[in-house]
This record gives sequence, structure tokens and C-alpha cells, in this order.
Amino acid sequence: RHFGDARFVLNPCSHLSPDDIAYFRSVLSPSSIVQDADDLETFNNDWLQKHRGQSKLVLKPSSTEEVSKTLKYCNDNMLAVVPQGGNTGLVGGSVPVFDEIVVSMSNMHSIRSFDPVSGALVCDAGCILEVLDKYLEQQGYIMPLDLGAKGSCHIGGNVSTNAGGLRLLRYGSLHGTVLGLEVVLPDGTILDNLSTLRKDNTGYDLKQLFIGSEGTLGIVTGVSILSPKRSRAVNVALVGLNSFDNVQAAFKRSKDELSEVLSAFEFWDKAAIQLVKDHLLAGANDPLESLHPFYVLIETSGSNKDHDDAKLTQYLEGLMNDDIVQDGVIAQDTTQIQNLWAIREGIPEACSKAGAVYKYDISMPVPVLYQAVEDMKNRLIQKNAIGESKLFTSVIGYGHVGDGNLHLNVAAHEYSKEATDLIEPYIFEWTAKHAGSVSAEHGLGISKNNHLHYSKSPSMIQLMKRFKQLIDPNEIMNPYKYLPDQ
Ligand code: FAD
Ligand code: S2G
Ligand code: ZN
Repeated sequence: RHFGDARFVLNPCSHLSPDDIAYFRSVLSPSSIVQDADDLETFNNDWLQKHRGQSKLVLKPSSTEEVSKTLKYCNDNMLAVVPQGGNTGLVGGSVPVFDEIVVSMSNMHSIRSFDPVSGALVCDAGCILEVLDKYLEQQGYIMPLDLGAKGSCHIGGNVSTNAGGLRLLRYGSLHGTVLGLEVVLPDGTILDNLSTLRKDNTGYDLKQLFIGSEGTLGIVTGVSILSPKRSRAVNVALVGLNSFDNVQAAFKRSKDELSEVLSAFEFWDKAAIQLVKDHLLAGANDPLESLHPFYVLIETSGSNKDHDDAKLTQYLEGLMNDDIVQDGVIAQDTTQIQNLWAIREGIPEACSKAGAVYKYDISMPVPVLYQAVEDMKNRLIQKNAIGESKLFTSVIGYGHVGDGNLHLNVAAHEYSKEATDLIEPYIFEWTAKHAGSVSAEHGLGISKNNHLHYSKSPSMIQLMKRFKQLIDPNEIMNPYKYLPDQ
């Protein structure tokens, strides 16, 4: 992001003073205050290494009270703040644009309570997703979401981005599984809505407004989430297919024949697996003998292994007999299950190793899901912009079929205005034309905030702005992001 970019109307936030540091030292422990230039680096750079801030101060509060005092002071003194969880966000939302103060939730990682009857888990926002899933595994339960970033992302960040991920098909969105939130507002008010009730129809459901608000309304400090029982029997199969029509046919059949035990249906194309083989699986063999135009990973999760095995085998045999799939394997043990998932979860990393990758996380009706990849490829061919010694090297498609969510990645040698202009606004116009959303699950951050109008009406955007004004009148919360620039 170029500094002094004419786009940014510098909001009237002030800059740090020695008095500010003195105040934070009076509230937080010395180890919770980071000012060393080297230590600041990780907090100023996003996972894609595409967005870089200049923050001179990172605060790591250890309690909701400390967050409240910190935010109130920042609000009273017009100091801009970027809340940060695991910093795995992909839209530039988790790092400063200029020298905003980073409030990192990494020191708030306690599990507060777990109810083994309902599965209601209450924890600090800074708990790492994978740590929570391992804790629940001991209790016979499972987190209702799973992402490739599980080893670093925080549940507070997941809630703040309304993360989707690999299990949404089975367990639904966080708008359904989050039972309550504890949130600190910019003025320091602590909203204690950490309910563990499944039903509570008393007034506006305020937590919903913070789910997916990306740090622009307040800081999530506590999460109450409903975790389902962990299935005793998990199966994973990988199949190779010749067309996306066959991917759709396999998906439709999976809903009929696997039905209640279906827990994931992920696809990727040949370009994706080629990158994984080139950059991650070096040497390891491809589980399917030859390269296929498309791959689908199917997971079932149920209570009776024999029953599920029979269902899955019958489903796969039917696909083979009807020439919907060309090849397939069923994992025989947990190691093979992990190896198959590692291919799918390795695609983002493999893409980022392919060069400067332009990422588009779009949702649309399933029938046109892969059309976006084909139309993009054709466009770049027509523009003579893809291939050896051209601007772009490959166009990759993968994602969550059941959610109608495509991850379109366009790999270039480097980020440039010329490359960007060949893809944008084309991809956003394409998505709007196909009644899709320009951000299915990754959110808006600073990458998509000025493309919001492709998916939301002026009246919707106007109401969002009014709500932002109501909650954060000083505009200290994650400025320059999420909503369109003035
Ligand atoms: P951060 O990146 O730290 O922050 C994300 C946003 O939330 C920022 O705007 C930040 O200001 C705000 N925020 C963070 N914590 C808080 C808080 N406590 N209170 C208020 N605001 C806060 N995303 C998906 O949806 N589905 C996927 O399948 C998926 N897979 C991924 C795979 C990989 C390999 C990677 C690198 C990322 C993936 N992501 C995916 C994107 C990212 O992991 C998610 O957006 C995740 O929810 C971000 O969590 P985080 O803790 O890293 O948040
Ligand atoms: C996924 C991760 C990020 C990306 O793998 O499901 O959400 O787009 C993505 O590579
Ligand atoms: Zn995804």
C-alpha cells in the first residue's frame, strides 16, 4: 500500500505522545507493551506480505478490564487502533495502514467454561482455534469451524471476520453457532453478552452486528460458542474428475446418498494440485495415479463406521460406474486422512509460493462457480497476458462447493497496476453480474472496502455507515477499512 495514497482521507486521529506511553504503562504490564522496531515487524505485516503498517506501539492486554481502559483512553485521545488476533486475515484488515496502535489479543487465551451437556464453550478471544479444537477433542466435542489457518488464527478473529472454512457445510456459519459475545466498545463500555443459552429472544440480537465487523466497532474479548459432539467415525475420500459439471453431479449425489453424514465437500483444479506438487509435496506421490482436471475431497462424519463405510463405498462406486469420476481413493487410516486434507489445506500456501498472487474469495450460484475461472483465463489469453514471460503465470480455482464459494487465485510475477487493471474491476463486475458476493468469507479489510457496492445497495451501505457512526463516532476503530472511503 503506497503511503500518502490520495485515496486516504487521513482521519483526524492524533499521534502517540510520551504521556500516552506513560498511561499504557500504568494500565498494562511492561511485557504487554511492544515498542522495539524488530518486535513490531510481525504485527505490521500481514500473512500475504502484501500490506505493511508503521505502528510504533503494540499493546497486549491480559484482561477485558485492561482492554476497556486501553480503548477508553484511545477514544478520549483520538488514537486509532487496529485489533489483531492471529494476523492470518487475507484482506489487509489486521495490520495498520499508517501508525495506528495494534491491540493484540494474544495475551487473552483462557478457556472460561465448558458445559459437557450442551457443548457450550466460553473462552477468551485470543484462544487459538486449533488449541480449542484439541481441548474439545478431550471432551468428545469439536469446534464448529476449521480453517487452514487453525494453528494461528484466534477465535476472536474468526468471529470478527465471520470465518467460513472447511466445516461450514456441516455446522453452519458463526452467526448460528456463536451463542454470545463479550465486546469492549470504543468508549470502554463492556458488553457482557456471554450467554450460553440456545434460545434468547429478548431484544435486538446485538452480537450479530459484531460477528464479521472486522474490528471496526469494538474489540471482542470473550466468545460463547456451541460445539457439536465429535463424530466417532470419520471417512475421507479423494476423487479425480474430468469436468466441473461432474463435480456438481458428484455434489448433488453426495447430498442424496451421504446426506446427514456429509461433513465436507472441497474441490480444486489441476492448476491448484500442480502448485501443491511443485511447492509442498516435493517428492511425495500424488494419491491418484494421473493428473485430473478436477479433484474433490469428500469427508463424512457419523456415529457408526460400518454404516458410513457402506454408504461412502456405494456412493463412490455409483460415481465410477456412471463415469462421473475417473479415479478415487478412500483414506484407510488417520494418517491418510491427514495427508488428503494436507493437499487441500496446502493450496493457499502453495499459491503464495507461486509468486504475487491476486486472491478473489467470491460466492455465487454453484452452477457458475467455475465459470469465473474459465472466463478469467480466456480474458487473460485474449489480452495476451498469460504464459511464459507474460504478466501472469496461472489462474487457479478451488474452494467450498457446498457454500458456493470459489477461491480464484491469479498468479503474477509481481504485483503491478498493469496486472491489477487487467483483473479489476472485471472480476467484481463478473461477480455482480452472476448475483454473487465479492467477499464470501474473508471479509473486506482494505482490499475490498471500495468494492462493497458490487454486493450491497447504497441504502444498505448508508445504514452501515450510520451504525458505525453511532458506535465509533471518533472513528478510532480500524480506520480506512471495511466501509468505502469517503
Ligand atoms: P486477524 O487476521 O488478526 O484479524 C482479522 C480481522 O479481524 C482484522 O480486521 C482485525 O482487526 C479483526 N480482529 C481480530 N481479532 C479481533 C478481536 N478480538 N476483536 C475485534 N476485531 C478483531 N478464512 C475463512 O473464512 N475460511 C477459510 O477457509 C480460511 N482459510 C485460510 C487458510 C490460510 C492458510 C490462511 C492464511 C487464512 C485463511 N483464512 C480463511 C483467513 C483468516 O484465517 C480468517 O479470516 C481468520 O478468521 C482470521 O483470524 P485471525 O485471528 O488471524 O484474525
Ligand atoms: C481456503 C484460504 C485462503 C485462500 O483455503 O479455503 O479460504 O484463499 C481459503 O487461499
Ligand atoms: Zn476458504
